[in-house]
Amino acid sequence: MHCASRGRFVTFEGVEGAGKSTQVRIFAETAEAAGLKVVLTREPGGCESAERIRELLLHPPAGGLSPLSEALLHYAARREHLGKTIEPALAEGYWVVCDRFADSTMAYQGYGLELGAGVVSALHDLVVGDFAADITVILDMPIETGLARAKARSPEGDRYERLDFDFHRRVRDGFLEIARAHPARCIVIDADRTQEAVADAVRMEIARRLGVTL
Ligand code: Z5A
Repeated sequence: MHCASRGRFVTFEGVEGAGKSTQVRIFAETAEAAGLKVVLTREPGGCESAERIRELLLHPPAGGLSPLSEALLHYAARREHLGKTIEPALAEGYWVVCDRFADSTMAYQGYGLELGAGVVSALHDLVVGDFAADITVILDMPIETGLARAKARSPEGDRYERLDFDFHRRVRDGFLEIARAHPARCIVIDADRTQEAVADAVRMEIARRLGVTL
């Protein structure tokens, strides 16, 4: 019986407008061109049940959601995503490339909405346990630049883009704090450069850290 070796789990994180979706797509193409089997996915979402939760999170009813409810919903979606998409694909030897994962809950709900790191960590331990990305790319840039990019793309903005500057500063600080706490897993990449320059930096750092040719 053939038993595929476990794939790798690569997550991309960052502030609004940092270019995650662009870089996730470029990296997935690069990895496929290097002969790797790739599954491209995202959070919140990545399987049917989690995509339904995404709808609620991104388009909440009038009156909104409390920060704790948001965190619980993100972790409910994540549990579904892990069990239905991520873990099976890794077991079959795929590289799973994910646009946002658990660090976003810590940065957005824990730091940005000030729910607190302790609450998010408790949920994380319950839902995700010891499972972690093999590598996390944190695309970092000044808040002003990221928000200007996001605004140029959709002038009305989404619900987080409309929040105040201090919220986005706390989110950015949250990501940088996570990177400091997990240096073996996280790479911080300066995203305030051309798409090509960022993509080259991402490719070289992932290849170096994971010991593969890309
Ligand atoms: N969220 C949360 O609160 N808690 C959680 O646990 C999780 C998520 C998992 C998901 O929305 C929202 O959920 C997100 C966090 C929250 N909050 N917001 N907003 P989403 O999936 O709809 O949106 P997003 O995650 O923020 O990503 P995005 O919309 O795909 O944007 P992006 O990844 O930052 O960037 P992009 O689409 O690749 O690029 C943005 C624009 O900049 C676009 O016009 C590009 O063409 C341009 N761009 C990209 N790179 C460059 C460079 N290098 N130079 C110039 N312009 C560039």
